[in-house]
Amino acid sequence: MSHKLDQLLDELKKDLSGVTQKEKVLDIKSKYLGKKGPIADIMSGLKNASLEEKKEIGSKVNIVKDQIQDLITHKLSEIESSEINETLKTSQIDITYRDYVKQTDTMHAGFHPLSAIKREIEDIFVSMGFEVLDGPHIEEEFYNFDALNIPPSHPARDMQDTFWFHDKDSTEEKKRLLRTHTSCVQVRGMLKRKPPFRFIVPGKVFRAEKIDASHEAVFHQVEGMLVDKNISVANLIYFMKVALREIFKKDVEVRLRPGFFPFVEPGFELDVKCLICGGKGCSVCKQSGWLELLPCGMIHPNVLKAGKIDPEIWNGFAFGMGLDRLVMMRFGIDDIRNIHGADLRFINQFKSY
Ligand code: FA5
Repeated sequence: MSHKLDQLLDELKKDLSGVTQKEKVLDIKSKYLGKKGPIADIMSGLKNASLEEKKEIGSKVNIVKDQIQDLITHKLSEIESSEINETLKTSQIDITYRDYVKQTDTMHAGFHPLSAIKREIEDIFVSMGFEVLDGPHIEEEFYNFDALNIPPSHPARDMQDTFWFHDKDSTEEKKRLLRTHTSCVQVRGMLKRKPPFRFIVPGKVFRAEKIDASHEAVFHQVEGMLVDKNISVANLIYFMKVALREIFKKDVEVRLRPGFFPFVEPGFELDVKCLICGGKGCSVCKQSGWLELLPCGMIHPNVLKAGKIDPEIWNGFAFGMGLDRLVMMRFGIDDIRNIHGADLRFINQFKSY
């Protein structure tokens, strides 16, 4: 049997040599591995064999089957590479030639709705004098919690279900996690600047949360921070209202509720009247008619101190928009999972943005 199988491999190698078309390779594949091929023949011949024989021959046949498959795959990739090399030699694409994009409808490129809104928000805030900062996704406990007035035993840590890293480098003083909010860039940003300043931080955040129509485990926020002299809640509300009007291209109904975040005092929850149901109640706003979108408040003096800024001279406000929810409101998307689903039928609806 071993001899027969070796012969089979030799024949296959002969058959494959000199073949330059994928179709031909696929024909050869079905000749050897197809239902009427030699491998299937051997297997069906085992019907009446003893259990021992079945085991022994079966395992040999499986090894040869894998070898045949490997030879076929190798040949196919060889042909594919030579086809690519041939194309590269003979054709040149002018990527600056715009008519390529017009040829078919599906060839139009566009921004993902999240990227489109993120870019719009960046433009809006840059036009109001804000810088755009970035920060690491893998963050130190210090920046994500301690520096924001949330020491280890603080109950506010339970508000955000955290993905911790248990890596061997992290000591008790320097534990790492996937950042649960963009607020961790507040102190990083403060330590690198002298007031007055203002910046936003758009980016991905991570929480071990149960996923539903308005909650994801990986979602996006836009943090904002302004530090200057004599800043008041009125300034905060003004900036938030202007930003929301620009984002939604119309005045939207908002309400301000007291909100608790250890890094701001006073803290607020700014809700937007649900634009999916017009305030009647739906699965996105959990039948309340309002969607929690933009927590904010006046920066706590302890946070300014962590950023080496004197709270006796400077003060300011901070906010943290939920970017995915903003996209949902702006485009009337009734399930956050669609935004992250990578379904082209969904994404293509936003091609013009
Ligand atoms: C925070 O993350 C605070 N860091 C925000 C903040 C910044 C407050 C500065 C004060 C000053 P919160 O956990 O509420 O807060 O999240 C902020 C926003 O992110 C929410 O209003 C919501 O729009 C969005 N969000 C929260 N959890 C999720 C989730 N699981 N899926 C999608 N969006 C979410």
